[in-house]
Amino acid sequence: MIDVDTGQPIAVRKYGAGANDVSDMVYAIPSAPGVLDVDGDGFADVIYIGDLGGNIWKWVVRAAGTHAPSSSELHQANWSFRKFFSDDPTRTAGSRSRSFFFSPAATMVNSILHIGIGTGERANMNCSSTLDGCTLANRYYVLKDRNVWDSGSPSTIDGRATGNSGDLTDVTIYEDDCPGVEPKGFFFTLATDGEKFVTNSEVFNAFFFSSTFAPDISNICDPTGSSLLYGFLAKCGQGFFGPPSTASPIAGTERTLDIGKGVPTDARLSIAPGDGSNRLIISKQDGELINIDSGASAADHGMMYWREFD
Ligand SMILES: [Ca+2]
Repeated sequence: MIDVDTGQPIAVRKYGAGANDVSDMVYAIPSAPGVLDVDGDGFADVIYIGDLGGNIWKWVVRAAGTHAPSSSELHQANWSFRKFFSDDPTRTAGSRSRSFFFSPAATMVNSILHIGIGTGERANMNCSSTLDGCTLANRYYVLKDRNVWDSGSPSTIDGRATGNSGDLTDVTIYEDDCPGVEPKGFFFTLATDGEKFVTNSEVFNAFFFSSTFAPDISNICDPTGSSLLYGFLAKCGQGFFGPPSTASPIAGTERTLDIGKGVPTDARLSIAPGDGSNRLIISKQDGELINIDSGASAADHGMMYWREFD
């Protein structure tokens, strides 16, 4: 964290073996951080950022820090910093899979902070099980943080499924419904070999939106690929698209919308009063613009989107 007036560091957390270094922060961190003002007072409170090893780090910066810290005070002792999430705590350190290349999106549902983030080797779009060893299917994770200020001794969320020693519910099959017991946190797994999340996430009206790219390397001299836009309920992963679900009418029956060939950009929201005037806009590699109705806002969905606090 840098002082904008002086350019001097205010706070630093780094890998190393010294005092106040972080010994297990061994992966590169290419994304921008997700910086949240959770209590809405205009000041940042908590920061989440993913790394290339499937970990998410959390920094609670709400308490008063040390003013003009010396080099030995730069870790800012009042600001809790820890590994918040690991997609698989049993994986050998140094091996790489389910990388986070984008910052997380966040929303409040029923007063619980929901954090959404997808995985994928963005730096190697053609990576798949037959090229460059991307054998592990990518996922989208929704993590519910019930202890935003990290009181007590919080543990790292284990990203494996509850049936596999982890903490999360696998909702992959719950495309048109929510599980009977609302998940404490969940993931769904991508179906296509080499498919990866390649955009930031947008969040609106308690739905997350993000897009994937799946390579077609059948002609390796001229690789192509196609894109899917994913939209789903923050609380359980039920799909946004298709007709309203008969099992769970709060959302639809499909999690994906085919947006054709090429690599998509980040989805952009355009919000206006009236039915049908909230639009989600995505531009494609070939210049085509995708423009879809992102749904009317509904009070029972909770917070519309994070920037309404501004
Ligand atoms: Ca705040």
